[in-house]
Amino acid sequence: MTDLSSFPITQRWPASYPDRLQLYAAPTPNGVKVSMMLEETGLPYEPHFVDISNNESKDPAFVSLNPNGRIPAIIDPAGPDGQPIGIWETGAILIYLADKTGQLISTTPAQRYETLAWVFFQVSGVGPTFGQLGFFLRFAGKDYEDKRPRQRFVDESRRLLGVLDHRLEGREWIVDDYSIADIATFGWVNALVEFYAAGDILGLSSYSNVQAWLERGLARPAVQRGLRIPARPAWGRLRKRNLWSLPFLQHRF
Ligand SMILES: N[C@@H](CCC(=O)N[C@@H](CS)C(=O)NCC(=O)O)C(=O)O
Repeated sequence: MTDLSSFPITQRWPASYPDRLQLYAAPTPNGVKVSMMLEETGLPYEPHFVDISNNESKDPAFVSLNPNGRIPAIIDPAGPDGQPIGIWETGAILIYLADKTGQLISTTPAQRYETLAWVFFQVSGVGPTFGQLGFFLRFAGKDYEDKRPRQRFVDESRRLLGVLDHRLEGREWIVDDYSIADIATFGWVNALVEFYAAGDILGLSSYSNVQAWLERGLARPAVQRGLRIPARPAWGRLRKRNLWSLPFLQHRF
């Protein structure tokens, strides 16, 4: 059995199956990238729910794995040279898992770098911009009198959707076959609708290629499962409350 005791996070979130890949996350737009990826690859893994509404990602045990104090992060007990490895930042995790399994990224160099470009487009542009948009539309930022910051993120979100829509013209997926570029981006585009109700303000229906792509993605069983992993404990109880009153939906994306 693999010994993960050199990772302090395993004291706080113990591994029942230390031979499996350990996922520390929550079902947020960044968290689900990794659970969707793991579900696609079929790698055995053990998910641990990290309650970001209670600042658990700032817990020293979590920060020992991810110095940035944000979910998700993983430990692969069977890393390079058979040694356990911890990885954080979704771009790095997706690339690692794609390389490890030989899935969801092309081995052809030109296509591989094209895929990486779209992954970086997501982590550097789409994620931060949509996250800020959510803050100004749904959370504390919606009460700000000065609407210029909000407009800035509306405009930039529209621009990014336009780039994606143009790319998807005549294509099923962002780069030829379904890849980590799609996985990286689904959770965030889905959040525009599901969490931020931003469809109208962004004119989402006019990005028809993005809409069709999102529907294709949501039809994948691995995406459907991944969107709910790690399960929130007591999710049944939470559903009975007004979702927007929950602290984890206030500003944490
Ligand atoms: N660039 C990071 C972003 C991770 C991130 O922002 N995660 C959010 C959840 S979607 C989080 O942990 N928020 C908790 C907090 O800000 O305290 C990545 O791609 O992994």
